[in-house]
Amino acid sequence: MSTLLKFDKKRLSKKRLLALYEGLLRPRMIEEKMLVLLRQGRISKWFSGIGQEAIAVGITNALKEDEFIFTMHRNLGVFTSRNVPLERLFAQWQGKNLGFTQGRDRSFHFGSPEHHIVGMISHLGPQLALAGGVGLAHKLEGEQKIALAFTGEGGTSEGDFHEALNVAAVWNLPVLFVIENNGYGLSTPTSEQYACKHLVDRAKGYGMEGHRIDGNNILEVYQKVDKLAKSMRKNPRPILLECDTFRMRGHEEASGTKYVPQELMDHWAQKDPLHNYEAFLVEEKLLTEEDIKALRKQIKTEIEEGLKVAYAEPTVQANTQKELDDLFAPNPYAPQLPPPNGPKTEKRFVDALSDGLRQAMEKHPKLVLMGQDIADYGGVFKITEGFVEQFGKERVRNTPLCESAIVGAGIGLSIKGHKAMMEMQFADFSTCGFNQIVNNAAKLHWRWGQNVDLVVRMPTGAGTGAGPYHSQSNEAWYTHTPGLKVLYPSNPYDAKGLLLAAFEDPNPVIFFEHKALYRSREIVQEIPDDYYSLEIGKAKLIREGQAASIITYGMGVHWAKRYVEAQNLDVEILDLRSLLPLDYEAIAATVQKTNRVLILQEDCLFGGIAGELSAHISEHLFEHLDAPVLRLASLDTPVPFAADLERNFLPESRLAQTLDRLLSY
Ligand SMILES: Cc1ncc(C[n+]2csc(CCOP(=O)(O)OP(=O)(O)O)c2C)c(N)n1
Repeated sequence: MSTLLKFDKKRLSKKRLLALYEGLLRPRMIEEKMLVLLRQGRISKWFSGIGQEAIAVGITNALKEDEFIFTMHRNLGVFTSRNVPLERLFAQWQGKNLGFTQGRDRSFHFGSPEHHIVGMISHLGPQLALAGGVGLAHKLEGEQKIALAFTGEGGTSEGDFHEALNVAAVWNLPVLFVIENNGYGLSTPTSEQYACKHLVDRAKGYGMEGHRIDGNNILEVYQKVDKLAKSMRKNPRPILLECDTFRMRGHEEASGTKYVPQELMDHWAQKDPLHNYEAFLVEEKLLTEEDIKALRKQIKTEIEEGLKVAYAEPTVQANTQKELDDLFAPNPYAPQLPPPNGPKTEKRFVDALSDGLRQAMEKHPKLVLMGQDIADYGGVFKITEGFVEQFGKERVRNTPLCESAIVGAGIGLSIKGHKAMMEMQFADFSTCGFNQIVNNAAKLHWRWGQNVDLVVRMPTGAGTGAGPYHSQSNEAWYTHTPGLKVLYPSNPYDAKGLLLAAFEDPNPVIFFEHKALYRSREIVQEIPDDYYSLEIGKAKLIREGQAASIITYGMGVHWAKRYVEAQNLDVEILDLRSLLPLDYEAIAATVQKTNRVLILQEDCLFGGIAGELSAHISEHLFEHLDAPVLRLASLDTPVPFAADLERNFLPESRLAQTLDRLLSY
């Protein structure tokens, strides 16, 4: 086979040159074996990196072992270069326990903290921002390390790419973003993927340094990344590196390459990274045919031994309790009551949150707050006012306008043992960070055991004349996502205690705060000045009664209280406080006591939490009911702006009629 690549070994030692050769050969031989196993139906799917190995192998060899690499689906060379045991890789691809996800996720969708590797999720782009979070942790800790994240050229079209690079540039984070430009994203050629000449040209637009190299030339990759990494460790900054290469096989093995012109295939076959480098080493008399044979034999044995162990491993047996238990990392903290005679101060909801947040920052020195305008400006609701003076701008961070990258940065910080909070300016805007919350933060622990120590604060709710994009109740989007905890306090005491509990809990917590309660004089309370935290998952009886129960949360608590007290009704009110997990015991107790239930929510009716609770009560407590379970919610429309429309949308005006129906049934 003719070869096209030119190598310059510069001052690299023979040992290093040969190690790079072995590094290239190993993933190639593993892949060749996997293609056979795929045909035999012994593994489920394969995304080939054949022809691209020089990038993964060159890069991993140039980094320090404890520098994090965020990998994609064609980066086997990263795993082999970090000496991940082959039997574990094989077991992962067969969905076995010895793998990294206990059969819960497939192929390269896993991370291994001990190898400092964080694998992708299917959505491709989101992990770029996680690398930013790790880069931020390096900066905060004064570590001279970099993080490195891979993307394909297809992934660069995602908003996540733009957000992650922009944040890394604005915060000057030591992250090397590597584009493996392999010509096609599934069947889409580069000409239909982007319009700039080279993707690296985008670096300038982010205010970032950019380089472009031949990704098939292992020495060029290794030397370039070695140089860049050394410089970034000394002078932390992000860099974009575009590596030209080619995808020599189908997107995944079943899909073929019919749409790729043969000339392209032929051209790139001559640039095969392994064959070219091998020919160079032979020509330089650094490697003999006997050496090659011996090395091949040794790797073949390694593969066979690894396969033997993986095959011997039994298939995974389902255990429902374990599946549920592994959703969350254990919480090392117990709820902490305030001293009984400690000082108290009258506080509005907003002051209680601010107080809790400040005490969380004091208790957890590794907690980082992030959000739009939260630093000197104090946030649009002024909850972090004065925080910069006390904690500094490194821990109280203004962010660019990019919800996805900031949730991602929070996850990255968590991988490095930090705690993070993100303030959504309005809960409505969490749509822009939705993927990171529901697909990354919520699933990481269950997939491969990485906890996500992140609190996302969500100013929510209507009643302020703010229209459809500043008023939504979107808690049900999150309660529907296993792996999240969802809290929704209704009063200052709970707001502080639950917020502090959220920061103690090492799992992702979505924390709803009703904007119309922030400065409400009606709900001011004397609350402890001292630190305290409440148990997550516990409802609270706001008022006792015998005739019926209103189960509600957030603003619903106040609507219910106002009406029931004004009418002097014998009605019990249960404030859920925690929507995920739910307090089924407290729900059962109130239903068993009053036998009549109204579930009241500010959210729209269809698909809201009231439907779930109603089903639960009908299913488990039917014999205790003297009337059908009623639901009262907002209209199934967006939230309107004008006062009368908004009043009509919200359920409060229908409370009297609905409760009357329940009581007279
Ligand atoms: C958000 C999202 N959209 C679509 C897909 C389906 N998909 C999987 S890989 C892929 C192409 C990726 O191309 P590229 O980033 O260049 O990586 P390559 O496969 O070429 O290595 C597509 C469209 C996906 N996984 N995620």
